[in-house]
Amino acid sequence: MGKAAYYFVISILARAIFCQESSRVPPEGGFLKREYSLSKPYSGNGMTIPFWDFRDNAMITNNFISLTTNHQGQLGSVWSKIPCHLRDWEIHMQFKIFGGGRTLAADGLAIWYTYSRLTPGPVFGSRDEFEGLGIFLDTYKNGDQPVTFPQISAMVGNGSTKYDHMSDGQLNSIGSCLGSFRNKDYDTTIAIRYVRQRLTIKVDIDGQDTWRECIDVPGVQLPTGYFFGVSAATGDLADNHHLIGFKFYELDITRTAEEEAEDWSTIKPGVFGKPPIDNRDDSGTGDYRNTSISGFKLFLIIVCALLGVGVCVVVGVVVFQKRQEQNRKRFY
Ligand code: MAN
Ligand code: CA
Repeated sequence: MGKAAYYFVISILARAIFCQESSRVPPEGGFLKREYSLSKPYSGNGMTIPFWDFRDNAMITNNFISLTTNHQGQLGSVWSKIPCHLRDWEIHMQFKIFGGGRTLAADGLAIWYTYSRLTPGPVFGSRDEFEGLGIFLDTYKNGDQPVTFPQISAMVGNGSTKYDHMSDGQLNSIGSCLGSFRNKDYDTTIAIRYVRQRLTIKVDIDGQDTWRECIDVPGVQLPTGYFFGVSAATGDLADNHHLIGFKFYELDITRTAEEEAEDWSTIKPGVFGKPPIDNRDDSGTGDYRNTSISGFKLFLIIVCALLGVGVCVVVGVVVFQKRQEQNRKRFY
């Protein structure tokens, strides 16, 4: 069987066994909100996008929004115009990051949910000391970690903490994972889910149409009323950063009347409870630790599960027969 066919069969099996959601379908209970979404065609006239602003090197075309081209020293961003007053949501963002450099490319793309908007700066083209959430698709390792980039990481800023560009956000990261998403000829998508203050980031970057988990952090405090944005930058090294689609889903979450009445517009952004969860495999393979199940691992799990069931059945039968025998002996 060819490698592609093998992966296809494994991915269908995995989806059936683990009840995995396809990355192409909307999240369960999700309502697409036009005012926070971006999809083709982005604009009627090429000059404006309904509900969104863009600036610097960002450019709209029929099939993508280019945040930077493969040139040095660029930055570009798009920002939603309307603040978001919804408490639970999920975003599916399709992107394409590519360029001539096989591994030497920079700097990456950031997805924002922040108090301020449209302010260019040094963090993937956007301002530092941001207030809110930043998710970074970092293609260039500025630090000296013993791993192979690209890296996906997240940070919650309080308005005064700086993003440490020279160590790729390690100091204030609330979670990260490695995954190769550059130069793919299939769709690459990231899902950002925020429900009951739990932030879950998943990616579909292997062309298998399934999500795999990257970051999962509870206790993430984000107020309502912030703006969504996507920005990208190049430095001495460059890359094309294309935004293809940004689908925003409002999630229908049941709450008590009390919870419903809480004012979420005034809370300060921060993270409580758990220490950062690190999904990185520091052996330098650029792969995930634990969170992804490779085809071979999945095969082993299925074999082990079947063996386990078999052993239980055999032990059960033996024990049953022994008991029957003892009962019979007691009679005679
Ligand atoms: C330069 C600087 C860095 C950037 C790299 C890669 O060294 O602009 O900030 O990360 O180029 O582009
Ligand atoms: Ca970096």
